[in-house]
Amino acid sequence: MTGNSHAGLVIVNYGKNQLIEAANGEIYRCVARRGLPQIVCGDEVEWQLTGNHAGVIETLLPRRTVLLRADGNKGHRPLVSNIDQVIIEAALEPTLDYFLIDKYIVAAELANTEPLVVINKSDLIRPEDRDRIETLIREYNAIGYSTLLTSALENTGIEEFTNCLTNKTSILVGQSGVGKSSLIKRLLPERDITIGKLSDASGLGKHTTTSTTLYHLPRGGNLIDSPGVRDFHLGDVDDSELANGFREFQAYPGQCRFNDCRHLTEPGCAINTALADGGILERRMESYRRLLQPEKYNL
Ligand SMILES: Nc1nc2c(ncn2[C@@H]2O[C@H](COP(=O)(O)OP(=O)(O)O)[C@@H](O)[C@H]2O)c(=O)[nH]1
Ligand SMILES: [Mg+2]
Ligand SMILES: [Zn+2]
Repeated sequence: MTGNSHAGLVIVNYGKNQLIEAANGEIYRCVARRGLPQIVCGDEVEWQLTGNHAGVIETLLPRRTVLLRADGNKGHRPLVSNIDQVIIEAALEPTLDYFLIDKYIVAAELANTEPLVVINKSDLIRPEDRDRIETLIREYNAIGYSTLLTSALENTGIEEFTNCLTNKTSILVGQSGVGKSSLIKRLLPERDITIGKLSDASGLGKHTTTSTTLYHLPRGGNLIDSPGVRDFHLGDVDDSELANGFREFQAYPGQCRFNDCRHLTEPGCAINTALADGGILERRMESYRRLLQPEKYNL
């Protein structure tokens, strides 16, 4: 570290500037020096003091992991960094979106982080919904993904949820209105977190979270809440890369007849053989195809 540089952790990203937590726990509002890559929440940086609790980010330290999203222009931009786990929250309301869950799982896999699927609003599960939820859980568990059932409203599953967060840095993702802010509030009741109401007209929650924020958890570990995760697009991913995002495909390494098999209609495709045998779920294969050929599905 040079001269008057200090180590810092980016805990809030407003886009144009960031809040940095220094080693002593003090918070400083910083701007990034020109020429630095885009700074995101979770970044470890070196910065210099320029005024009263203000500073300039001088250096971005190497990122252990980085979660990417589409930049709207065929490329990618980082959303958060140095995370260990992507917590994918879903709920029966507004809707249970299987494709969105799979898309987040792929993003987690491609970032070399562990996905965890949390089904919130368990209090809303009626007897006729139980089959659907149990199947979802069983199927993800069979692939090797952990799942949890919670109710932020009734405070159930929160102990298990807390245990999954300890001593890791996680990001909480999921469509608007599933209860992300509500779950965070259960973990950090003293924090001022806005809980959106489901708007009756659209069924979507209000956009209440405005900046990406890293919260330190009382029992150790960090949780990042980000508004950039509601409408999430992977962007262009190499075909072979995309297949790496599906954990159950990894059971058939190099078994397709063609090295560059895209697992569509190629002869001798081990993935499609597994699909026919029931080793791979049609639902998951459909998610793979949609991500491989978004233009065909109008995505
Ligand atoms: N029934 C029920 N409603 C919940 C639960 N968790 C959150 N909600 C409600 O769902 C709506 C959206 O919650 P919010 O935390 O703002 O969702 P976010 O958009 O994902 O941050 C609010 O009206 C919450 O009160 C739950 O476990 N059960
Ligand atoms: Mg929220
Ligand atoms: Zn194949």
